[in-house]
Amino acid sequence: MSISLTQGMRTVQIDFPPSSAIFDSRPFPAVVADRGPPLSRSALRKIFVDAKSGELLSVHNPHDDSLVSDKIHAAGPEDVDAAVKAAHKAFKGDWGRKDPTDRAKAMLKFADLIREKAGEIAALETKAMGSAVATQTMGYNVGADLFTYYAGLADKIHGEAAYPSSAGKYKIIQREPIGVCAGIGAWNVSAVLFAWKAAPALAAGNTVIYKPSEKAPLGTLALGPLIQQCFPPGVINIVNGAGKTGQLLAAHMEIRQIAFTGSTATGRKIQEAAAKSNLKRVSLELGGKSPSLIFDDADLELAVSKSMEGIVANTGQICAMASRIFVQESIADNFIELLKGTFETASKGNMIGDPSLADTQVGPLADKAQFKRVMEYLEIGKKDGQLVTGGIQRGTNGLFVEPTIFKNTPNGSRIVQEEVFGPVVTVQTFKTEEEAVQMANDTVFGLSACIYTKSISRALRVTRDMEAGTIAVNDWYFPAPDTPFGGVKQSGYGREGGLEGLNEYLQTKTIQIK
Ligand code: TXE
Repeated sequence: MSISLTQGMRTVQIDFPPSSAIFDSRPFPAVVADRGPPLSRSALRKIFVDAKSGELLSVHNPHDDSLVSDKIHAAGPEDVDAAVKAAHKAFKGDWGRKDPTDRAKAMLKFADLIREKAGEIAALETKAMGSAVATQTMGYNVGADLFTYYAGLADKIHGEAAYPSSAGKYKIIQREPIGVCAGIGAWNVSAVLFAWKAAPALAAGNTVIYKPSEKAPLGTLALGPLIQQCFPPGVINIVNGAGKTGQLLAAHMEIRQIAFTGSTATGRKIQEAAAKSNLKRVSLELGGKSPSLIFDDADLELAVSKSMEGIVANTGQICAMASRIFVQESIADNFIELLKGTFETASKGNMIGDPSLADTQVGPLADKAQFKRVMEYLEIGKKDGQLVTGGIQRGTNGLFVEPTIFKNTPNGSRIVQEEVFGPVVTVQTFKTEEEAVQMANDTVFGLSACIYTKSISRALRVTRDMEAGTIAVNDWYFPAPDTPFGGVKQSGYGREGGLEGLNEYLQTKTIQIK
């Protein structure tokens, strides 16, 4: 399914089951039409359009396996070409040459509209991929904050000038937009992944084509009417589809930049497609296996509660989750006992359950494939290590997994080395600071790390030696709009958020005047 906001180009329509509580039987999302400024059917038709590919995808609710929709259109080559044409026209026309203050105004209006509708749109994410509605509402609010943050930078993109020089030339260094930029997102926090890419791209004066994950396309699609209220046609184009559609974007000759969040395997394919096509710029955020180092001088209660938060939030489906804990030997038994207690208390309470309820914090896993994957890792953990708690499906309805702790897992085990993307953590012990750092760095990933200690000098020493793009001291890492987020090693490259995030969408031009 695709949405285009361009007059000349239409791609897809949404078709939801008539039984849906949110949508009526018309082929368009009534919720947006009913609650937003009144949009006629013909106005909606200008936003949601059929895919020429004729290909349809399905989404099931992982809480009860009910069908959410089996008529989600997937964009094919013709649809992607049309989106690129629309984005190119907008770049060369109105948007690309707009006064930066006007770009900022459009982005600020969009941010406000997202905030207004955050809960409503979040409910669509919950239906599609089971994440708690409270988590996804926060995601849409963070998405809105990213648009606000980057709107503030739109009119602060400055260059440099140099004169006189030895050659007697006046020199100007300009920073300019790149052109049509594409984004491909995963399903875990759709709003943040979309905003991390679209907001800096737009602030810099580029136009955007974005593909949400086929597992959670509905929330991003529901932004369509809001986009139409804020931006000229073609500035933001949403194309829907699975890997095939993503590959079309990665290989497209007219797309100048692509930003991706997803698995390492797919990141490689995107880089390869970019290299084989037009050498478009690539930035990759490929998840991780982030370590948490807990030293014997740490505030143990804090380390336990933050570790728990970082492992179960969004059902463990967060790229920066601290899924490998290393705890100093002298406090290990005590720490593991406390963590086990916290996990079991959470499991017995109301924290985990129906993700559509406002109080629920942890829902089911995203879909059957993710559930199967996590269950396989649980078996690996039981074989290679020692189960402390969890390790099984939770109940018999819905794709729930009990929050799980393994201990005594060898560093070479797949449960320690590979991203599980579920509420599962391994705990290993260390004797010295050097050993802790060495074990923590023994991974192909390097997205994030956490350090728990009361010693500021140890915190500084260890952060210097950690191979990670982001580090939290006495907390688990949660990205903020105003700071760069991204990884080292096979967690990818490029940064999203902060000033560095804006730089991804600018290119430099040097002008010499004699
Ligand atoms: O990811 P994929 P999946 C990890 C996590 C998870 C695993 C698989 O471990 O269990 O990846 O998740 C699009 N060219 N992460 O299958 O396949 C696809 O349509 C272009 C970590 O969802 O990487 C979707 O939009 N695009 C991660 C997006 O890529 C392609 C978050 C992600 O899909 C494509 C999510 C192709 N050839 C999963 N194939 C993180 N960084 O946090 C697929 N896509």
